[in-house]
Amino acid sequence: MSSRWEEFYASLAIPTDFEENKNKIKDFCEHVSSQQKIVLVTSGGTTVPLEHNTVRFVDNFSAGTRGSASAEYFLEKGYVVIFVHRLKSLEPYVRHFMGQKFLDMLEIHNDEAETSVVAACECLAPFGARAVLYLAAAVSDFYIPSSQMPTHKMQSEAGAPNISLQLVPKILEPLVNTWVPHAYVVSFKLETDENLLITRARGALSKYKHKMVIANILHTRKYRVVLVMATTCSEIVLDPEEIEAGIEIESKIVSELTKRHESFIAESV
Ligand code: 9Z3
Repeated sequence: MSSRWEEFYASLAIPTDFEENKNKIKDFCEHVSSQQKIVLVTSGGTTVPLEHNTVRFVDNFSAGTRGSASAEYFLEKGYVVIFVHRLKSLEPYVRHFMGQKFLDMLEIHNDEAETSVVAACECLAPFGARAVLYLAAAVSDFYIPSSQMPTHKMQSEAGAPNISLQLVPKILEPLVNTWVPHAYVVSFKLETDENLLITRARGALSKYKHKMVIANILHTRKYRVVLVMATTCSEIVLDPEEIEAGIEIESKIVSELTKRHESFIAESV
């Protein structure tokens, strides 16, 4: 019996550049020594089209700051970084030099960020415990199945549209259990209600059994996160002096995470 995510992917057309992108990521990974630590960072928002010829879409707020800043700190720690983001969200280093696009020469352009994750996972599996997946992108929970989406722009003359969104199956399930079972997988949990934050993060951890959920609240995400693990929970908070000094919370997150990843590698040998 096929699971929800298998049915979901089977219902999607394979992006025309999927094979090309997969091969580029494969070529890149073949040049990385198996002793290297490597991280896949997903970053930025996701859009959900409302029409096949898309005029309108459902979007979310994420600017890609978390992912792009974290990618920089992973590089500083000596990691090889694969950075998956949607077009027009922040890229590593660009925020220091607004208006420039340094990665244009290097990047693989693809609107289908989730399919890039699938391709990249295949290439990361051989790195085993040395691979980290750092899933900071704000992934849409809802979508309109292709078969239910109008081809053309919705017309106001037809009255108020009745839009029925379906749940997207969580990519975390196959990712943790099937695609990269030995990797150090870190997901993010975003909430707006503090009362739900830790419960929801714990829920994700016990459901998918990965290594860490980084929980954050929309309005305080730049100053406070909680690292939720199987048996422990630790908070990272920037104090006013650190904020004033321009210290970014991502530097502390990556520093803490890479220490824990080091221990994980040691335990895995
Ligand atoms: C996050 O919680 C990220 O920290 C932010 C970063 C999106 C808040 P910005 O890009 O914001 O710096 O503006 N990401 C949420 C990841 C997510 O959607 N997680 C899914 C969920 O919560 C599970 S994979 O269900």
